[in-house]
Amino acid sequence: MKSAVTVSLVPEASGGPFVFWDDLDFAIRSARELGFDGIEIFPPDPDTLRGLNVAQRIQGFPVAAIGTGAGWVKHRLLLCDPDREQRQRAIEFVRSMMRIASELSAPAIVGSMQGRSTPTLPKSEAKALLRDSLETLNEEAEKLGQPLLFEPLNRYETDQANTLEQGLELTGGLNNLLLLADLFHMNIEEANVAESIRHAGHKIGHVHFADSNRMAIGFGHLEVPSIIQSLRSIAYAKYLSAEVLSRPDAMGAARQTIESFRKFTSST
Ligand code: LER
Ligand code: MN
Repeated sequence: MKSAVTVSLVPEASGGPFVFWDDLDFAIRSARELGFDGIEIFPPDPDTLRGLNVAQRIQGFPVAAIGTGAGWVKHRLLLCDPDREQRQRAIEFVRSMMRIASELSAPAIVGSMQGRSTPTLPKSEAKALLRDSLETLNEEAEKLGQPLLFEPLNRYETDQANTLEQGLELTGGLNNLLLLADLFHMNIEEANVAESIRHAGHKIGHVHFADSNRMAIGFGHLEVPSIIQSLRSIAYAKYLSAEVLSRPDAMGAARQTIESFRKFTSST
């Protein structure tokens, strides 16, 4: 298993679960110095990401994943938008992110952009619209040869998919989609986190490594050893990426994460 840490380049996401903020070079340098295996980037939009010349800045340091949540947080785009043109814009936003991510050998993530039902959009319709968008993006992922990560979120953020099982159901038959297992959301929604991971098996393509209170692992009460054991049992070899609050501060959260990563992955 590999370690990663997050950096947000989206001021509108302020207060959100990201370790480093605003300064990509500082985040890369710190991640390297602390011994992380990669970095997960949350950019404001594809043009800004392209303009950052990440490949040049990163100098061979791996990009673990690229988040697309700014499509919702900043641009109000949703993959289940009942307005055809808005939904198309949402698809194009994710598609462009996927292309740039694939140039960096990284997958893109669909989390917040899955949207949810509203008083005027029934749950079944929201789900059908999302599924339709994901089918289009599945084709893009196939062309790029880089999976797209779909992330179930807790009930306060979505009613599309709250558990890994619901994620599997929603993405069924879309072979280029893998699931993102966010331990914070899972701690709220799953009956048994370790068992759900075992059940989803090889369909898990990324993990958000967060404790029960969305702080760095070790700062909350998540039962980590059984989760690591279950990841081992499915031969999970990808990232455990710290999508956690920057508390007590960025370096404090990053240090706690890498120490926990080493402790739990070497001893369990
Ligand atoms: C995104 O990765 C996520 O976990 C959501 O809760 C949005 O913050
Ligand atoms: Mn997450």
